[in-house]
Amino acid sequence: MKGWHGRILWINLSTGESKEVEYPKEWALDFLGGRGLAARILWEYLPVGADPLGPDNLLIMAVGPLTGVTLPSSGKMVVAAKSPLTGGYGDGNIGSWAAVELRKTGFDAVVFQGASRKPIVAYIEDGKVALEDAEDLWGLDTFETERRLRERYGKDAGIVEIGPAGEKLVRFATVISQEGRSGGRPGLGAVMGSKKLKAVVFRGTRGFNLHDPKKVKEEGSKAYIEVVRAKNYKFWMRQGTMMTVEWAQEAGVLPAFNFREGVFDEYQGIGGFRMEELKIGQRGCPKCNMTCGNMIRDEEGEISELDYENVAMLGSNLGLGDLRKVAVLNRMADMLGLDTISLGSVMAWAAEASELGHIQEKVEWGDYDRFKELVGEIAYRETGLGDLLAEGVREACTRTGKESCDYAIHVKGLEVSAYDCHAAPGMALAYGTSPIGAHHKDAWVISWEVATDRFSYSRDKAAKVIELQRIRGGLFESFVACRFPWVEVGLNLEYYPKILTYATGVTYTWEDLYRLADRVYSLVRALWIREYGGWSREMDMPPARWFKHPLTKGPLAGARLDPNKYDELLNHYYDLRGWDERGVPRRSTLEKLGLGFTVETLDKIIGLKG
Ligand code: PTT
Ligand code: SF4
Repeated sequence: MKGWHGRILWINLSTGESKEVEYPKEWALDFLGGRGLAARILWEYLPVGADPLGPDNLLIMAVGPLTGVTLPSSGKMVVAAKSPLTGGYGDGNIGSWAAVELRKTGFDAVVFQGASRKPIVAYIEDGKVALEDAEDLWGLDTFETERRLRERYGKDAGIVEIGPAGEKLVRFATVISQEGRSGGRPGLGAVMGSKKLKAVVFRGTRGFNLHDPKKVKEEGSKAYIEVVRAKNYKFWMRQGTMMTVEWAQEAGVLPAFNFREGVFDEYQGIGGFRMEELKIGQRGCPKCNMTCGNMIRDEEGEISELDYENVAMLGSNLGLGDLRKVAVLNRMADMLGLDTISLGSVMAWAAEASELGHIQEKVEWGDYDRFKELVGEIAYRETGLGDLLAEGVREACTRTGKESCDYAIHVKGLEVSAYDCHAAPGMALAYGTSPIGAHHKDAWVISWEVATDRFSYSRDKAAKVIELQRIRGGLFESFVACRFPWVEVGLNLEYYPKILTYATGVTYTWEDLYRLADRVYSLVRALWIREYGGWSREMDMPPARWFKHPLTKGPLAGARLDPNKYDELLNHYYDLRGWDERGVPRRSTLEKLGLGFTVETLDKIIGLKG
């Protein structure tokens, strides 16, 4: 089989044993890699009802047939597991040399099962696995951990690690690499921590096993040139995702004060142009010629790498309008291994709860020093409030009560990323139906929505969400490559099936690829149903705030979502996906997509409809 290695490296951390497992060829053909392969592995091998922070959970790192090849921004991999934050399927995408090196080890995925009794680093060189003592690294931040590992294993090793937040099982701890790449929002860092796995180091010499390497190189090289020639390439290189701050303000979707508002008076203080004044350089993932990690010196004189989501969630959403201060919170999150989006969300919830007297502790909007303190309290679970917030906003509000869940901004337990949806029903649907909880990665429909029929709840809108979910969440997560060349500078999508075909020797049409993406989506939904032991459409509802509390400021003052119309929109979505009115894939859909192996289990749990 070309284009894949056809093997998974299986490491049991409880026994210290590892083995190479050949997996069925159809898994590669039907699910490609990354998210698709991870979901297939979880369906097959994750014990039903496994505790996400127990030894039974499986931590998967997976690449795809496009990872690391000559193709713009192909240095990405997926980390996946059952999520300790949501209790359902969880994954994230991380750009790192670890992705490229993993591919070269000769495996399409590494699965970590069990848990070590003491801290370890897994060193993987081709088929050789060494589980090395990491007692000296436990407790260190991610920057220092990686620095020491590079001294030990060489500058060019591929490394991912966790910080203290992962060790302390903070439910939104992420996996970090290269001082600013972060992946696995739904608590993948905590899963690593629960296994006492401080870091994974990859080094590979086995190559890519491509069907036609010459053609891949030829076509991929053209794509690199096309990226540089793109009309908005220069501006992208200046601002990257930071340009979104000004756009979001203008569109009235910049989250402010825990998503109470969609505009922020001090937005210029945290915007793309302010970032340009402070910018000292940029860096990013391997294989990329449009690197987007913008570096500035923060309030403490240290380097911090900024992205839109980080800045909106730790800036406007906390009422903080000074980019250098926001950058300190952002760097702390990277060093401690916390997801910036969830971090911004739980701290904003705390500020609102404090204001309303729902919690005793004092947390005020815009209070930089207090937020800085709180970041440490959460990462180390140091105080009662820190410990509560470390559980994520769904659990924090449930324990607090007093109507505080009305302003807990999450879907399925994953905190919403940085787009306010009081006046964006399509984006609300994208959050509601995202396969990992409220993340924009699967369908960033909002830019299209704002530019078109913004306030409608039409069937076309549901169809657009599905179209984007197919390409972004289904394909890019399974290829595995960064979607930014396509999304941000308009690289022709046709490169992807073409290079996929050269890489694998298998001809994939768009019809095949969409079917594949739908298969991944329905399988992920099946996993959620299995792990939750049931399902209801309530799970696909956006946060209550967008229905209950209208915006009070800006051009969209008074706007809020209409619950009845959202219901209709959700019906359209389910219908287009071939899911029933509960959000459960129909038997015929599962069979049509080649997911017949899920039917018996799902039928027992929930009773499938035809
Ligand atoms: C992603 C999420 C995002 S999405 C951002 S900013 W974004 C936040 N970044 C964080 C960070 O930084 N530090 C931190 N401690 N926590 C953070 N949490 C947030 O995590 C990222 C880029 C970005 S920047 C985006 S949109 C694109 N995402 C892609 C994706 O999901 N899939 C894909 N095939 N390509 C993508 N390309 C872009 O990658 P999660 P990265 Mg990330 C500092 O992982 O869990 O999906 O959460 O991976 O290497 O950092 O690249 O405006
Ligand atoms: Fe990484 Fe940004 Fe390049 Fe994508 S565009 S590969 S996120 S540096």
